[in-house]
Amino acid sequence: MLGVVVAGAVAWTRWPRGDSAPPTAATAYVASSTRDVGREDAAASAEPRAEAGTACCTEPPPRFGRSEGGGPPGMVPIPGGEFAMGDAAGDGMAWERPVHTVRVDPFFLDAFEVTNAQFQAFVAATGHRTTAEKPADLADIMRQLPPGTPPPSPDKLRPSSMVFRKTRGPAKLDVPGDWSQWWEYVAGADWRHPSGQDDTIVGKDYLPVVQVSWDDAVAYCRWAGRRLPTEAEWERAARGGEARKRFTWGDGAFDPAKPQANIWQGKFPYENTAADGFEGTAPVGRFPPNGYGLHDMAGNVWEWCSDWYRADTYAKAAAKGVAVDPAGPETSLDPDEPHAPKRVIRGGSYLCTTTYCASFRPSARMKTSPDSATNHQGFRCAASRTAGDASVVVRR
Ligand SMILES: [Ca+2]
Ligand SMILES: [Cu+2]
Repeated sequence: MLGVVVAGAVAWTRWPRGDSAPPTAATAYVASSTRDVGREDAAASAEPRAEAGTACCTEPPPRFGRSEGGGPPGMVPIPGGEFAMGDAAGDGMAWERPVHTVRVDPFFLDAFEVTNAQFQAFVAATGHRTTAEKPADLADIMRQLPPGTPPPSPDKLRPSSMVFRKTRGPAKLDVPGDWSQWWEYVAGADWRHPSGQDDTIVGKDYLPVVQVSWDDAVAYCRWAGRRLPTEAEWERAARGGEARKRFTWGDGAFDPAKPQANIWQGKFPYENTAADGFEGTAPVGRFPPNGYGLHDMAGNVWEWCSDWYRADTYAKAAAKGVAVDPAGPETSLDPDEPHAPKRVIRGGSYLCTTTYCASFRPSARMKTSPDSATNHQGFRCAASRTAGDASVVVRR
């Protein structure tokens, strides 16, 4: 991933440099037009392994859509209070530190990632057209690229989105910005066709929706009378009441024999043994809930938060003492790609391994531009305990 690479300055300890997370759409327009690095074809990549049979994706998981703790349907109450936000283990990325004290009000959070069927209902009701389904705007793209970058060829402006492809063999994981080895910009990839034109979501109601931009996620949550969680709320919720733990399930290592989450087993990005049962997305709720009853806060798909991304958000928050319901910085700055404003994404995906990226840790934070969509990125919604979320204005 281009956006994640930092020249020097980062004290890497346990997790290697780099990430399976995607580039922004704007960088994709340029880079994907120039590369042929030998990816596997669409059929071999990123398909849920258990898709045959109705048990996979047409039956809801237990608790799906239930009201809990007096909340709206499908949501669980997250207690307010103070918590230590950030990488207490000291083995994450530099921008996950310093650990600082954050206080949040109680709120509700979707117990599950938003599913294909839920997003379908939203589209049917509103006629919403997702970012990936629209032609790209050349001016928008050029604004997000360093001055002097040559414009992409016109065919790159067709509705397209980013799709993960396994490489045929080992990739150079230590080459900064070389995400294009495993990300391909595919015409016709969108939420109904997650890995490209020939893909389908028919019969996959309970897979998490993917190929949704930040704008699409915000529109869905508004329609549902909800909103995106802030980054602080997301981490508070992901920790499930366990203070300063390395994972959403505590400090124990990931166990492929008793998998705690849908991540990648094997050698990224070319060998996925799918020991956890899923090569691509898993139906929501297939893995044990965390302490608050939330499923898939680790792995499966990345989840959008409402905040703008800055690498120095935590340093600034820590300097102020206790941060109360922080909503993120006023503007975004990613030192790696200063021209591209970015939103925070959380939770990691089925592409995260324990040896590369490891972004399924609750302190892990990544970033991508709000117009970017990929086949490993989705979202879930939050709601305040006080009414009126439908009119909550997300800072833009
Ligand atoms: Ca997996
Ligand atoms: Cu990852």
